[in-house]
Amino acid sequence: MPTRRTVLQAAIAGGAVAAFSGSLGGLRAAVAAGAVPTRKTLNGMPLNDPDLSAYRDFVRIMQGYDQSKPLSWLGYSLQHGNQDTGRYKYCPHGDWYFLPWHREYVVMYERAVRVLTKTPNFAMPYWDWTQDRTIPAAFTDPTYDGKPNPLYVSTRTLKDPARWPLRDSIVGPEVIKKIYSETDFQLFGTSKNPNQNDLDMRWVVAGGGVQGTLERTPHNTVHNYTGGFMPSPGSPRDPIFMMHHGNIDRIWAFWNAMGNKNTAGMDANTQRLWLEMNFKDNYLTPDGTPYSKAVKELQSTIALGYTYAGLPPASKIVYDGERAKRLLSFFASGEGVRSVENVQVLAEPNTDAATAEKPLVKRAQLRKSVRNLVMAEDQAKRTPEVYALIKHIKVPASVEAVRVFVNAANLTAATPDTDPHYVTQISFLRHDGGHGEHDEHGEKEDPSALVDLTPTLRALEKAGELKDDTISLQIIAVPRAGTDGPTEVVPAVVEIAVL
Ligand SMILES: [Cu+2]
Repeated sequence: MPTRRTVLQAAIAGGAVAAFSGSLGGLRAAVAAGAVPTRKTLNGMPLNDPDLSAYRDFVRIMQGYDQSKPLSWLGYSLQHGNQDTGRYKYCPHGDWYFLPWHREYVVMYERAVRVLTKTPNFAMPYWDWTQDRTIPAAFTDPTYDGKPNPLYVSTRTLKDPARWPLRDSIVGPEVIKKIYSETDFQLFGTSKNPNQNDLDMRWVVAGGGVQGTLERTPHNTVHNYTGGFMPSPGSPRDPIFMMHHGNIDRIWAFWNAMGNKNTAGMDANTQRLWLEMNFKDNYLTPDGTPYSKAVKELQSTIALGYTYAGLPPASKIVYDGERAKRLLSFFASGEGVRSVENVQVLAEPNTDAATAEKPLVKRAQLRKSVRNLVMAEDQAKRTPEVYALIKHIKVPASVEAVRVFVNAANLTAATPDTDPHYVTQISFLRHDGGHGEHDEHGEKEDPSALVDLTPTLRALEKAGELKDDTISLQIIAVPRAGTDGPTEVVPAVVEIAVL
């Protein structure tokens, strides 16, 4: 069995995989013995916790280096994107590389902390915003121990009482339950760009997938609400970035620990397009040298030299391949979907806009027979669900989200998320370039999102509020805090499907 020392050395050397190839049993034993560093929650963590102290020291060290060098606080962040040019560099958003890419990005910082602060068993803390709804004090106190606190960023916007503490509609139990109820990776962690057919690296940054709840709601919204660097390509310049992405990564690890398989339902070619994608030279070693990681190397946190406390034991997950297949083909074309009903309510090309003042409203018929099927809520067999697929949404930089409702009367920007007609919030990171924007490494597609209308419709039915067979989907824009540009949000196409 490996000793604690060899495990830690392996982790520093660039992932425990090399040291333990073919010996995963030994690795498990090492974890059981507490040998792989365990990432801990910031919730209740003392300010002088060794991990928190090492991270604080690390940020100070990195900020003290020549910022024009790769090994510096700015240099590391530029692998993600550039605040000043408004361009993203390597980081994917809006496609199926989002989770694995950011996993290694946090590992790259974690490894650098271990080396630069000489704390070989350091594990990156994380901010569990499902529990702790405000940014932990370690990051918001301007000073620490009588000196300026390197974890503090003065430009954050944490005062708005409509946003802080984070509301249940963003990170609450229902949202998290929805995230964990998905059994297909692409529905859980954002889907493949339907046009991707090779391993060219431009697909990594292309977006073009459909964002599930995890990316579009807690992930994007926490970036936006934090303000300062966080909504922009330069987001890793805020030290809270690693805490936020640590929690996103923990949710992925938790989902896997439950028994969900990343490649369930993927045919051989789809698996190849995901697992074999190499993020070439996307990352920097603790001496500032570029290195690469492929998605297949990013499947297990243990192999990368860390784990999380409190992961659940594997339970028997029933993979819903039928549902996944239906949804993924719906994403790809909208046609040929074996659905109960599928209506394109906003046909491409579209110029109808949602603004902050006036919602975009689209109606669809839900025939009585179909509606009865949806409302049956049969626990024994899966009943049809109602989805809205909002595709290729053109979003100006001065808009940070849209809020989705069904059948709300007199909907305005002030209608609260506690209104029974409220469905969800789809948030957007800041993209200054607009449509067809060229980032440093290729063109980015406008974001798309899937919204499950079923729970809201069932609640309205129970309350006797679904008077006729028409459902009206309403989308209203949320201006980006601190900006006052145009608020016209234009989805290229909106479909409502009963699947
Ligand atoms: Cu992020």
